[in-house]
Amino acid sequence: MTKSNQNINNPHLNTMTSDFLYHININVADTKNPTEIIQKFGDVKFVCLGGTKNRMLALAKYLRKILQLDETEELVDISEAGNRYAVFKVGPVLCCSHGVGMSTMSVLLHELLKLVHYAQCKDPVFIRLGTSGGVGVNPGTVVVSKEAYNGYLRNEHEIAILGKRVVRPAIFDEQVANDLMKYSKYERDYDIIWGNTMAAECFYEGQGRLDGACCDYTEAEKMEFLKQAFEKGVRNIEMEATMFSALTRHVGVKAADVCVTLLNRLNGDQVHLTKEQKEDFEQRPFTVVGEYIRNVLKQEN
Ligand code: R2B
Ligand code: URA
Repeated sequence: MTKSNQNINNPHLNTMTSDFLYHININVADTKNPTEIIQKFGDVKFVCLGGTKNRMLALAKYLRKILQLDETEELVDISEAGNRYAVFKVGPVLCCSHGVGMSTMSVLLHELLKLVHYAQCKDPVFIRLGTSGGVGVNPGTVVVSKEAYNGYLRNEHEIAILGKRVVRPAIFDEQVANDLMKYSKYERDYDIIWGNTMAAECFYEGQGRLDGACCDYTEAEKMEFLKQAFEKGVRNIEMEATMFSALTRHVGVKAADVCVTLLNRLNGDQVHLTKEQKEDFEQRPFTVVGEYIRNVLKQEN
């Protein structure tokens, strides 16, 4: 029997005998007795999320190596037939691609939260490993998010539900963020900081860029906005943090956001990185999160 209310907050699910997780193409044939799902996914402790399939495949390979798991087996995309998102499983970790922005990520997140619920995973931790624009920090800095701010610079996530404005707090789990910082004390040539993260609905106007297809504000207005964000503790801007923190918190699941900054938005808007720099930058959240997972698992064993 599935335990009610674990990793989930929906009484209607109790009335469903089966549940097809359509976008990740996983069928929970018998929700009251999901033995197959428990067998396949019951050991999952960490759900890692990132924008693209290739990055999540690279993460899966990296984690397999540092966690000393079997590296001979081919990594298969469990959700390939869903044709939307990629999901790889390496030991107790799922590595999933979420696309760009809150609406795409929220579809995946609802289905993954239901998956860990049906699989009876014990206290799973969800972590996004992403890219972002820095605010007043050097490019290449890794930001572990404390609180998320929306495009109005409010520390909340707003969503229209049944024609009504529903507002939820957008705060990441403090303990997980603390542990991520604690285990990041290895030798490195870049900064890892704890900061707030703004999540915009749009890469261009929503992030105050001057280089979109349209722009109805001045450079001075843009700089004033970024200054206000900085004063609220915002150190990076991306496109998922408010929805991600609010939804996970609403269902009682711990979550963290670990993003590398590709540029300092106080100095410009265009992302100019060589392929090598981009690869180096994208590896940084892998290392931070990898060390965290390795240490948490070591302590459990
Ligand atoms: C960061 O990078 C992507 C946009 O380029 C988006 O997913 C995000 O949050
Ligand atoms: N991703 C974003 O959302 N913004 C940036 O500036 C860089 C990456």
